[in-house]
Amino acid sequence: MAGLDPGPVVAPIAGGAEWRRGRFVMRVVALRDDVLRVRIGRSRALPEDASWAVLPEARRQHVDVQHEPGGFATEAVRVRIDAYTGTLAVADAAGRVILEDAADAPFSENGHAFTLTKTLPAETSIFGLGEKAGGLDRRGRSFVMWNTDAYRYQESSEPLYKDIPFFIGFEPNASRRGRAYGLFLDNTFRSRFEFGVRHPGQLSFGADGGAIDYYIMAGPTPADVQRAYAWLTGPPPLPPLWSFGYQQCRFSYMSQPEALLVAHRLRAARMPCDVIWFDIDVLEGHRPFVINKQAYPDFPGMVEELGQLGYRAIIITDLHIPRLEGVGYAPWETGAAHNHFVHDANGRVYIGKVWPGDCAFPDFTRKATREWWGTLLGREVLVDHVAGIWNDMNEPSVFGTPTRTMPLDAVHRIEEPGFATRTASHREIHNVFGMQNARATYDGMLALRPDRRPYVMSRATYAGGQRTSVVWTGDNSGTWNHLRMSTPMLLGLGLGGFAFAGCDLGGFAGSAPPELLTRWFQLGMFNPIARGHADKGSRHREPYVDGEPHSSIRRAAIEERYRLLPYIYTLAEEASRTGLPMMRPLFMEFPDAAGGYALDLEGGNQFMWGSALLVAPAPFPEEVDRYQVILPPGGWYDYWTGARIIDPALATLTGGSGTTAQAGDDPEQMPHRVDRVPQLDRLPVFVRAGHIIARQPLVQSTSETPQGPLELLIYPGPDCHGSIYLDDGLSFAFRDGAYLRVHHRCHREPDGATIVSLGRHEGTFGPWWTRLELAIHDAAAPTGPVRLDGAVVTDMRYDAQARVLRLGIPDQPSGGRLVVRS
Ligand code: NBV
Repeated sequence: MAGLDPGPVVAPIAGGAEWRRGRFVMRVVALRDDVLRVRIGRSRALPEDASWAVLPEARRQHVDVQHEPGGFATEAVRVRIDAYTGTLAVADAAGRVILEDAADAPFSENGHAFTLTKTLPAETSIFGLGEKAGGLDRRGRSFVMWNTDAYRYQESSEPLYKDIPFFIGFEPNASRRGRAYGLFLDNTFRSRFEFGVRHPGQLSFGADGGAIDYYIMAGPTPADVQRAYAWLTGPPPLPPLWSFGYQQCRFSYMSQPEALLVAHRLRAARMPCDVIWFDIDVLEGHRPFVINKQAYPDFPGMVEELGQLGYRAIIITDLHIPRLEGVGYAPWETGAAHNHFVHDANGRVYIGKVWPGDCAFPDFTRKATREWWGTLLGREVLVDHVAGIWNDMNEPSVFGTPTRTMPLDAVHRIEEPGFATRTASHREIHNVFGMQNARATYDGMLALRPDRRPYVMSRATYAGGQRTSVVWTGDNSGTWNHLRMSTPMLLGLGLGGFAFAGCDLGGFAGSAPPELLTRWFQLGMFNPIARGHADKGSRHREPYVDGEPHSSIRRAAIEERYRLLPYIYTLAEEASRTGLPMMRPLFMEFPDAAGGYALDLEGGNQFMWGSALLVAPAPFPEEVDRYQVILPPGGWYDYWTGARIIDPALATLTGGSGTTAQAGDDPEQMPHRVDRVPQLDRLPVFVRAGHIIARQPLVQSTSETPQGPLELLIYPGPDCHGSIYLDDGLSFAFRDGAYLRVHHRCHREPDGATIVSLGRHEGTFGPWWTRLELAIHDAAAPTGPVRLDGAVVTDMRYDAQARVLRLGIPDQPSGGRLVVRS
């Protein structure tokens, strides 16, 4: 009968199932076996299928599913929809629930706003949501997503600069130990997440408006979830090699001589550095794209001089365009003439105050406006000289308004391939504004220099923004607590898809004292981006400012980063392919060990730098107390001494007087607990047994070619392996095969022989080294000659005290097999 509702129904559709009841429709589709997309419409139709975050090719695909009454199954998940209520339950293939609705409806609504509620088992920890202050485990807290300029934020400050509405649920314990799922709410409005606050057994999330469109990633491991998220939103492109060197910034180097002096002083102090950053005082009247000629009479000449010293320059380009009539300021004139600015509710160009005074804001959700913005980068000196561009203030930050941003009724235009053309209020666009600003900069740089990898750093962003920018954690402070907070914040960003992230080393606001600055340099050298920065009016924070012993300790920390560049760049390439972050929480590398051994899930201070190195700063960096480092099972070495780590409690195992362990347990399969007393000159770092780490001779910047052999540090243990990736560090030639990739392996034979299998070179890029220097750790003295493919290795040194065997051999482009008998 026409007009009558057929009643609730769950119907099979291609790749999933659809539920309808009254005006509601919910479609659940398996994009892959392990990734579900859930869309809910509130007026009989589904919302527009458009997204700033999720790649169209991922969103639009689906797998064949097995339809079942009330749902469907894939190889990885089983989906059930209650026909009457529409509630959704997702279980793994073994039938164990991953995520299920906790209410008697799939969502609740309040006008345009909506909320979804799911169950949160007592043992589930929650990670993610990107850049959030406070502990790594988000359980027991509530969050808001609304990009906010948060100068001098604190541990409790919420929200901050970025909106990454993606989280991971992780079960460290019991039968489901090590199991993880991911949930991404693709909605750009102000959104809220709460994890067990109102009801300990529930989590909820929702937004003030917009589509109900979310994704569930079934894992089962945290790394699987991470890879699935990167599949949905895209991995970050590989940044240039130089961006992994040390970078020096200040708000601001006020003049050309001052900037050059800093560059010369770093070289004189032999503190390696690759980049000098130029903050807003390089601009005349803080106007984007116009160099201040009084302060910087010859910016191009200066950049060239910096280049000769081995530096690159990065310049700031805020997004606000000052209203400067009749003075020939092209960004304003061309922007106004071609209607490139955001409008107010009355249809006029919206004007807000920022650094340069009254400003307009480019309408970055228009492709045409982004292209126009891109052409501005070619003006004057910029793109021909600088290596990277810094987009600050793009929450957007607007002065003198109660909300510190644009009015919510400001009018943006969406004129964009893949989207229906329409206007949208600032409520909807706010959280993607910074992301689209950075995208315009990235695409603009690429258009101007198609053969160079663009480098764009952005303060505000949204999920998927990793495709066009790296990020930093905004205006932190020079306090001990901010040093401590930096690790969980960067881990959160890594889990949010931003593998390439940094914090202002030393803290931006306020003047960190020497000891704090030294410790920050040490820790920051294990961050994806290592950039020192300091606020106007604060003391200078370049690494050389405090004399001894600080200079030597900071130099050593920076030098170690440069030595580790082959390892670091290899990690970066892995991140750009897989989405796995460079800085990883321990549970990602050791999902099965997390529960029983109480890895630090809550504080998140210890972390993995790739899969081989564990960095263990003091949990409270200003405290002098001895602290315990828990090393997950598998065997460890001290990075600095090369010595094998033995937990004293486990060392006695075989002697029968073990304390915490049962006789007969394999000490390798137990976590090791070691104590460390904080020492100014040493940040505890450990190497996981079974890894091979590549190091290079010291350089003062990546523009220097390392002189000498590539070092391969071999730390024997189970499944011992290590890779190296290298390319020209600048261009996209690697996409056409101009890269070098080598996989090495190592194992011990039952008769005690150590075999190192040197991989053959893959790709067409030639290495800078011609020789290898191998250091085999925990090695007994060789009992006979060491042979490489049968030939005796003559360059051999054995350090009996350190138990390290060093071997010098020619590089082996076709691979080689090294046999050590001991
Ligand atoms: O451009 C000046 C600063 C910059 O140095 C800092 O890194 C940004 O986060 N910028 C904020 C503007 C306001 C600083 C108080």
